[in-house]
Amino acid sequence: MAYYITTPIYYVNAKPHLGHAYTTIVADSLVRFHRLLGNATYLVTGTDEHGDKICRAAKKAGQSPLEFTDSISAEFRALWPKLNIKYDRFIRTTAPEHMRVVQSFLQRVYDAGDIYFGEFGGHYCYGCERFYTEKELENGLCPQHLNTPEFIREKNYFFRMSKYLKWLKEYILARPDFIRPERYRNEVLAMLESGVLEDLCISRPKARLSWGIELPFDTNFVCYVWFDALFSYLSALDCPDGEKYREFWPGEHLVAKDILKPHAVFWPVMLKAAGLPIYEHLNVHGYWLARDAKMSKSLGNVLDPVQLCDRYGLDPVRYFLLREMHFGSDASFTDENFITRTNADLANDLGNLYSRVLSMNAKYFNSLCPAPGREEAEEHSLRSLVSNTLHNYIQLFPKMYFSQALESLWELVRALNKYVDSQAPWLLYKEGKNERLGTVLYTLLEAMRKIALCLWPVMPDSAVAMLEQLGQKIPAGSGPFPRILEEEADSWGTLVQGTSLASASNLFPRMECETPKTAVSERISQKTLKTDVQILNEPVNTGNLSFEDFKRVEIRIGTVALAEKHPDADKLLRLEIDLGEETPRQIISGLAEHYAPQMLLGRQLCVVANLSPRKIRGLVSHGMVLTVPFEKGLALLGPSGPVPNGNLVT
Ligand code: ME8
Repeated sequence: MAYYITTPIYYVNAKPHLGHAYTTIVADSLVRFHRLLGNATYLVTGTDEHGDKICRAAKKAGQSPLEFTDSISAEFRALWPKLNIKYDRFIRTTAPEHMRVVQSFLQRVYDAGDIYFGEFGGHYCYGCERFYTEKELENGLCPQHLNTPEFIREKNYFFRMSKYLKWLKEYILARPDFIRPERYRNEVLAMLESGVLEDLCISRPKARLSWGIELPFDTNFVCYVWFDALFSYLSALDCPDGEKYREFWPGEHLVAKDILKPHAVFWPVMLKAAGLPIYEHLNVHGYWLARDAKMSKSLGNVLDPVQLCDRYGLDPVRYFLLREMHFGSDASFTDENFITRTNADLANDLGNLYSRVLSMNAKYFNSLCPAPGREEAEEHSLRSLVSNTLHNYIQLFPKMYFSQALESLWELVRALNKYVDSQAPWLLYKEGKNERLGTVLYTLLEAMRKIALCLWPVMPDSAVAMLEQLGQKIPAGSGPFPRILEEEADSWGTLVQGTSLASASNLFPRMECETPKTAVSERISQKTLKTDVQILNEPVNTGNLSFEDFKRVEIRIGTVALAEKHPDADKLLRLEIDLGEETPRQIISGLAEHYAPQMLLGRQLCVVANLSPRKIRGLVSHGMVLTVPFEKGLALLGPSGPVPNGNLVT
């Protein structure tokens, strides 16, 4: 199967930012995902270089439009490899091959009678490069740029869009996933519901603007940027005669909600009028907000993707973007969100799984992949979880449910960490149960291999490193792979006994949040904690501690089996910690400001185990987790490698 995906071709009036990076990373991940499904893929991105907006930006920079567009277009082109984005074609609207395609379609639509000459007055926003009707303005302002558009009356060419209203409505109604997610489909249907679709002004008089593609039927005019830019999706395939066009069209588009209307209304109608097949899907995402405001060039609050990758590493950034944003909704980028999410998912859950399993395998099997022995109920249920997770992932990912697909993969990662705790390989080793130990470690390693493959579209370098640690490679070459993911979902046992594996792993180091806590919030948190605590059995104060007394303090190692927010206190977490006793202990701890509950799951901690129980905000705490407060947060104490739960710290 052929899979064609495009990003918007970005305006070159300013440098690329995280919003552009998001769309293009999503496109790259989709292409990589489809390659794992065995599909031939083609990814197009590029730059949109004509129009008023670019002309004005060039003037401001003291350059000619061409000099200016050359330099910014080159910045976009240079950015993508830094983000590990592998595009197949970078299309510029100033390229002669693109201009020829636009002119040939303009002529075709003109000859068919769908372009006419007329006079029109409208409110023109230079930012959007389009006319607005009175009704579309919000309090007289452009709804995108919040500025006052200029009223312009002039003679121009118009595209008979109105003629296609009924056709477009029916086309969208007949295809539930033509525009997705559904909320944007509904938005477009609501636009069309009014029963009016105005004809589109598709020219600009050269007297006002000459930086554009000349109309083939009237050299006094240039083409409206949107009528020019949308055709880049076809010129990038060398439409109408190119081989790529025959192989890949129709494909899918990826855009944010700012350019919903041109893609959902103008573009299908333009294709219809030109007698071409309509695209398959329009995938529309929300905005990345810098804290709470939309990140945009005009608001000047943009985040630089390269700086973020330098600070945090490329793969954690790629992972965060796909995991944090529910495709279609807005999401906020802050350092705190980023660090909390990546510490929890990458350093703790995934990194920890790799590190503990590989180091145990080094110790127990000399870093060679063990042979699995007889499987028991735990392995059967884990194997069916692996298979279900992969099937789920394959369903969700190509439909733009990236966050949900990754969450489902992480349920598996967490289940594997729990399996380590419940099977306690260190005890099996101690008890000399070697066959069982082999089964447990093999099960973990094989599942970890599948997880690495699933993650290749999202974190290509890390996935390659994970596979290498397991003695595996991602199949080489740029062509499609055989249907790897589907086969992995239904098979088991690819990892070969005796394969040499890494003896240690440190994939995703933990990061500390650099945002300083204010003295006030520190004071408030201490005060709240103090008044929250109700001592049940006041311990006797004996003054200075003798060694005998110190020896009475029982500090034990426990694994967090459950972590959740305290129902009544924002700063507290309710933990259940496995101390090797019959049931895990409930411990209430003031960690919520520093750790999301999921960051703690499966983690081994030092616990004061013989403290008198005390009630904290209505819940009894049977012990205390040891922590080290410092200026940037709160560190946790725990063993440097896995040890049996309940072991005493001496
Ligand atoms: O609209 N959050 O170009 P453009 C998420 N040239 N994505 C964002 C974003 C944000 N805050 N800001 C920008 C144009 N984007 C036209 C397109 S296509 C034929 C012509 C991304 O440079 C998102 O993909 O303004 C959005 O649709 C696109 O950049 C707009 O890029």
